[in-house]
Amino acid sequence: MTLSKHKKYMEMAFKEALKGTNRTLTNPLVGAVVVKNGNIVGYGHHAYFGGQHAEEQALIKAGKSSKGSDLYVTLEPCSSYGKRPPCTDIINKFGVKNVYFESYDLNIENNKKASKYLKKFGINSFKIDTGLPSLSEYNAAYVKIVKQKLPFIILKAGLTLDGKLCDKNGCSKWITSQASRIFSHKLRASVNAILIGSNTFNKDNPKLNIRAPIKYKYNDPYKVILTGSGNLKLSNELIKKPQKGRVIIATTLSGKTYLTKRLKKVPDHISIETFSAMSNMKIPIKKILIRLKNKYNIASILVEGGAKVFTYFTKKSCFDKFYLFYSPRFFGTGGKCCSLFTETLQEQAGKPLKNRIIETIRLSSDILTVIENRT
Ligand code: AOF
Ligand code: ZN
Repeated sequence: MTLSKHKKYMEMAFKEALKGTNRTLTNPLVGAVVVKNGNIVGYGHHAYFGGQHAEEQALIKAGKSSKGSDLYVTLEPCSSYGKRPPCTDIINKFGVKNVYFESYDLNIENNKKASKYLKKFGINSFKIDTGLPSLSEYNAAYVKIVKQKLPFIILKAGLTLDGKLCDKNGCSKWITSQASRIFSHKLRASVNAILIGSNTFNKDNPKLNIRAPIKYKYNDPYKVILTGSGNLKLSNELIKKPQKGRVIIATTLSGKTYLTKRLKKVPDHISIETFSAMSNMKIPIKKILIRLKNKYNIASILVEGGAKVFTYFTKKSCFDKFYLFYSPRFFGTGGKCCSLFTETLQEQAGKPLKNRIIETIRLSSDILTVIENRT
């Protein structure tokens, strides 16, 4: 079969894979297509964490037609028992003849093992390269979790061309265009959690919900609020109203005491996570990220500010991508006008770049610049 035919089927499998966006983590996005005599007889994707694997779903759809078929999978099939039985066994049960997969799995339980198992069953398998985006692009959060055991972090800010987050009155709303805001809501729907600092929480009373049409089913992200002191406005929406997507308040022991004393009863939709504070009342960010991953299975986080939080994450080099939505406005300085960062950062003119621009997109009157952290 020619590469272009493989490419056609693998691209379909890839489209299937993307349907699981935000719901599969900490497992990968995977898509599969079953082909028999040149016809697509089954297709499937990994739809949610713990659910059927893409291969199983596609083969069940194909039913008896799977016998003697070609199976296209974006990822090497698993061959070990996890929450699901090994796909290599399922592929055998359905009588598949050839398996084509695009990427090796990084999970050591399965890495480069499928072919050995499939061969035992008399099934041919081929790792092919049809030019799909690499695993680290479309499964970036999965790759980070497997390799570093930490969530994938996206910072996101809407700002002026002179790098200001709010105007002289301290207002940070309505800086960017409607098109940028829709884009941001799509970003929200693609992650497991949205994180903000207490200043943003107190000042903006944000909803942190998704107010844009999203094509795929998604899980409402957790809403994480960082507050060392526990000094949060209790009349704000995220505390007052039950939310789609749980609210997690990450604080110190004294912050929790202060909060609970004022709250009397912690509302059911809120979890309070405590951490020992550093001398400046800050909480070590890595500890928070590890807790969020281990306890809540959070594998991707969108950090929406404000300036102190951006400074903290950037200083610690604790981000993978930075989405900067620039509106062609200038706020200058003075009043309550604030910059993207609150402190001097380490970067200096003339030194090697730490970040790389990986995308620029025109969004109505704005420009979105996506930065990748290379440190
Ligand atoms: C998925 N979906 O479609 C494929 C996966 O605990 P389990 O049984 O769900 O297994 C998770 C592992 O299975 C995952 O880390 C990856 O290595 C492999 N393949 N996983 O969630 C799929 N094909
Ligand atoms: Zn599997």
